[in-house]
Amino acid sequence: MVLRALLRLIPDSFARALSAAPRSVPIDVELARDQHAAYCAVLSSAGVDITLLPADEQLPDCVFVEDTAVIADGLALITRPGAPSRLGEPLAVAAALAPHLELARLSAPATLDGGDCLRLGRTLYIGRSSRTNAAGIAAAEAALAPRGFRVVAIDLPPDILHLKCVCSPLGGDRLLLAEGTLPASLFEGASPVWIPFEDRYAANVVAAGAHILAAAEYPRTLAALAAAGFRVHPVSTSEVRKADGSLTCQSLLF
Ligand code: CIR
Repeated sequence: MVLRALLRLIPDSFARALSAAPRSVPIDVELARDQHAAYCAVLSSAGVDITLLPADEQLPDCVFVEDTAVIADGLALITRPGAPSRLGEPLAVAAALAPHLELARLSAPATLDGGDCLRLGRTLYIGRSSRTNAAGIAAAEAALAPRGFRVVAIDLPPDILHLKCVCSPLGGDRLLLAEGTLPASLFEGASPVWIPFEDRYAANVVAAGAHILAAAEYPRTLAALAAAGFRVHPVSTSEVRKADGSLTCQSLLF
């Protein structure tokens, strides 16, 4: 059961956060902060103990803490994010996790974004992406194999930023997966909950026990999750989406 979450406040510089395509509509940073506060409130109401790191104006993408660490069985593997402008982000996250977890660190030339890592049971699926390279995957395997984890690499097509952009774990062997993106056969033994291809952005949800934070803008996905037995909390994602972000990327759960 998840007990704690680490999140980071949004700097004014979030207006200049990375995105693969030029933004047609600017980020409303105040609205982004309101949506982030709502996300924190839902986690709190689900009984999660939240640590909120201060924002860093030098790090426009620092709200996306998921990419800075992979946490499993008492270990936090501190990453080297694949985007050069994000390499400074893990420092404060590592310091905040150190009292709670054993730390291990990636070193160059390895790069790995936590958004590429999806855990189901004792298997960690890692997307080989524009952000996560073979050395990053090998380093994750070296850190986690001694703890009894199997690491399975999944090659991602260039239009998928991170593995969890199109699927996310729901707890146990359950996996939320968007049709027409990745084949379910990649995830051996998983029980998929399917959502339509048109809802693929909403395949990224945060599971905290029976509670699920899901993108508010996708009623079919919200209904599919409720039908699967979850307590669904819609959370607005309009502003993080303008920076290619979604829900899991805003927290580290442990
Ligand atoms: C980036 O391009 O790195 C950020 N603007 C978005 C990162 C989103 N992270 C995630 O989905 N795990």
